[in-house]
Amino acid sequence: MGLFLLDYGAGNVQSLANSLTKLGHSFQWISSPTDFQKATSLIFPGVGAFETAVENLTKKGLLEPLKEYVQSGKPYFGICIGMQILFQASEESPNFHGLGVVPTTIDRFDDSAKTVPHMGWNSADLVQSSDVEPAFYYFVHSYCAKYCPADRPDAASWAYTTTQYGGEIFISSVRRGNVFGTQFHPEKSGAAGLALIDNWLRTPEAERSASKPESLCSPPTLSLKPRDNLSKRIIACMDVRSDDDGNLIVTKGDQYDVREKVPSGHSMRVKTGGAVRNLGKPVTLASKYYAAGADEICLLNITSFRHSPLQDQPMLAVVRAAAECVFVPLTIGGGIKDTIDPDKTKRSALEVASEYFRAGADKVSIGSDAVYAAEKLLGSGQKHGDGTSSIETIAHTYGRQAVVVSIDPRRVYVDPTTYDGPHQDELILGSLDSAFESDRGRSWWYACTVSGGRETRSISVCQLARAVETLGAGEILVNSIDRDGTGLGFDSDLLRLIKGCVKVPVVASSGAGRKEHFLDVFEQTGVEAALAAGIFHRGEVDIGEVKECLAQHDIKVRTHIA
Ligand code: 1PR
Repeated sequence: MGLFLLDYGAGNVQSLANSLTKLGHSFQWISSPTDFQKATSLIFPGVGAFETAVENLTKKGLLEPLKEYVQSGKPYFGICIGMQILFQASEESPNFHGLGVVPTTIDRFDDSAKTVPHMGWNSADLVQSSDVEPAFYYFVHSYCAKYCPADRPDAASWAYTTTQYGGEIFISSVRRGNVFGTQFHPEKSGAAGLALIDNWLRTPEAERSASKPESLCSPPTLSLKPRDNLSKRIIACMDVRSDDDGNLIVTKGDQYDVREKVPSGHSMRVKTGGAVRNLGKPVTLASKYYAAGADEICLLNITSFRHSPLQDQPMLAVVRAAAECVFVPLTIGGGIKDTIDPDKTKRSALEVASEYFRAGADKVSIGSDAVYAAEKLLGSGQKHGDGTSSIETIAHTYGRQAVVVSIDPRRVYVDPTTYDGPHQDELILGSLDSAFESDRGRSWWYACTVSGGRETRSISVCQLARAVETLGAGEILVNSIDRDGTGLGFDSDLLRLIKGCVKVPVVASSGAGRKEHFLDVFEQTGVEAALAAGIFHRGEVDIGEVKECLAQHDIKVRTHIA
């Protein structure tokens, strides 16, 4: 008897498990249909695609018992897909039915004028008491239950909170009788999310069970204050690799060169080739940045191109340990590709990603493999992929919001008067009075690279961005080899270019040297998030200072972190 968690084998359920452990709640997993009878509280942390959830639950014989459990009146808490499954169906997977408890459908966000998925921290406004200061939670979804009290009053009467995103108001949580469901991820929403889970669990089970009909929700208030509070995200990134003694450390490069500079012979010149720069331990830093208010944490295994068998993958242990102390989204990159273990076992990119999700990652970031997949798509002349790439297989199983593509572009300088190559429409003409010496009067396009910048390909950043969006990437992380570690500021030309060709969220990376650089990048490019490494590792700027600077300039940020 007690609290049970439902896991249908796809998605990051580890985050919720870690949150419960941190809060001191013990739990068991539903492993067979009969476990539902033992449960006196049930949490279903559904991550991924609606279809995958329904299909897997059906295959495991858990869908009907889940429905019976919800109807039995015992306390139920569904998160994300765990909330959506309460509805009749989803536009995401028209051939699959939900439990039909809430009488309406889940529909796609209108992406004609906004980025989809809706990804990041937004507020959940209580329907019944709009004067309560709303809390910020982490959302990541492309489909939602639209809040339409006039057209769908029955469904609207389930709304406990609503959230606005780009002109659309949707139901961000439902509550009635024994049923509670959140579209957002409380297990990834820092202290506010942990408090919400804890409050639900500490409320006596009798109070969370189905109550009498007269105590169900009253009709919703129609006077909603329209406010879209989606915040710009600040991401702390750790480039992880082994030092020369084999210890996993956080390092930081200058234009991707992570070795200390050493004197060159008898001259005063320096060259690289010293020890790998050591800026700290990955889990210690991750935990520090979480406490400092980072909206997301990113861990990149930067030498995965060499050899990255899944067996004995040390990054898995790092992810597990980081996920135990970080309750905001965790992205893991490096080595997400088909691999072969030392015992010759083949591991698909999907299997590799699954291991990271099980360890506690919320998103995986794909670098080199995304370039190869985009090249294949472009070479095929087809409009869609063949379903076999890492992006497609992982997005199909875990949802596209779990797939980040990390681009490592490098500028290729050309003479615009003679350049007749294929990337004319992406040429940037640097102005003569640019603040950057490297830009003055020069022209360039951005080429993609693989293997951590070691190999430059002929595919451009826009070709890559469009192709990976088609294949199913949910977010694009845009590094810049030219700006990495320079502290000169983000490459706004590059970011504007990519923002202009995709609908998915774009994360700016590389070059942050001052807090004002974050302001510049948000104001000049419209990116959804900005990532930095060096300035945070060296303690030059604190995440709180960055957010304060942004807030002073009316850029929405999540400031209440405790
Ligand atoms: O190709 O799928 O195995 O992924 C490899 C991943 O490792 C890619 O995401 C790639 O960007 C990353 N990577 C590979 N080599 C390096 C390197 O530095 N030698 N790091 C590397 C990429 C870029 C950012 C960095 C920002 C911010 N580093 O992660 O943190 O540039 O730095 P700054 O704020 O100090 O300027 P695959």
